[in-house]
Amino acid sequence: MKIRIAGLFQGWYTGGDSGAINTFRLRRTELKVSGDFGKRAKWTFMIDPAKALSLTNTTSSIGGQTVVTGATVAQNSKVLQDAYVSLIASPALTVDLGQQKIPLGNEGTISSGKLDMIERSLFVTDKTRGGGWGDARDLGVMLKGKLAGGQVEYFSGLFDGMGEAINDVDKNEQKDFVSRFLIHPKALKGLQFGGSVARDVFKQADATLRTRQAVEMMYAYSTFAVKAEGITGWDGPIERHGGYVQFSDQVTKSLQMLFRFDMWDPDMHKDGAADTVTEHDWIGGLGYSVKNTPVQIQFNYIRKTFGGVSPDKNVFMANLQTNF
Ligand SMILES: [Ca+2]
Ligand SMILES: [Ca+2]
Repeated sequence: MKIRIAGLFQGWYTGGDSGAINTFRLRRTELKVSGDFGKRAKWTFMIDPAKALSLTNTTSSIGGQTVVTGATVAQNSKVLQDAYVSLIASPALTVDLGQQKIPLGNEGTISSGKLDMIERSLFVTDKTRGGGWGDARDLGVMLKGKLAGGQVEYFSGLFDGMGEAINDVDKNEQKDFVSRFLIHPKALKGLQFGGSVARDVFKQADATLRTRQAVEMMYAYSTFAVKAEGITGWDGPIERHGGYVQFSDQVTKSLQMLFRFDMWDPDMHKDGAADTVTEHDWIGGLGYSVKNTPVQIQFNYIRKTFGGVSPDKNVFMANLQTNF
């Protein structure tokens, strides 16, 4: 049996105005161990000890006041990230069984060490306003593979949840169907496009039904690249959408310049309040790779706007990362 060890370290500095905290932060210290039992079976195990623990509170109303009656460690804040076994039947079919990322979108599935910008797009990161659509792990079984000489790639799975059951058992009877496909046409080198869907299944359409549909594209030509994603869906009665478009240029071997426009509307049918207004972000980025090392340094300036409902924000982020 072969065993491989890999890791990712990310240290951040963030600062800004309008309430942003100026701080250094240990964002990720991922440690991944994987191995194979020959060509037919592999296993993957990944932890992130830098994860911040959080609590799940239970509350009740006493005399009109909400009081905390109990607290447990939130299972989704535990350090265990990936733990799955892969059974490989052929290039067209691999079965992954265990805890793993659900296959939703490009930035929802790409590893954290390969992001163009320091943070993922708003539809993934704005968890306080209904986001968190992607970069989510859950327990289940996924089929994946490459067809048509590698021109078609698919990922299709059934999970306990869309991320809410990580490190836990299912919280309800329903399972979640999540699938993504990608096309890499041989006729046009540098182009990749595809889509994803996610949906609560084995359940009648009701007041809590969740659905997501996403499209994505990437095109690279010479030193330039354009990348875009859009996503829309429902969380029960609330329809949300978001997406981004990004341009980048590899100026020199080690220096990359990037620009991104990003948006997230947590409620397409309501506006005017902090929890319903659309956020528009303009992001400028620089990426620098230190020659002959896996060390990368990234700088992002982000102008965050909320249609005048909440004050605009200027945020500065720096990331020093290394893989090993
Ligand atoms: Ca479930
Ligand atoms: Ca809105």
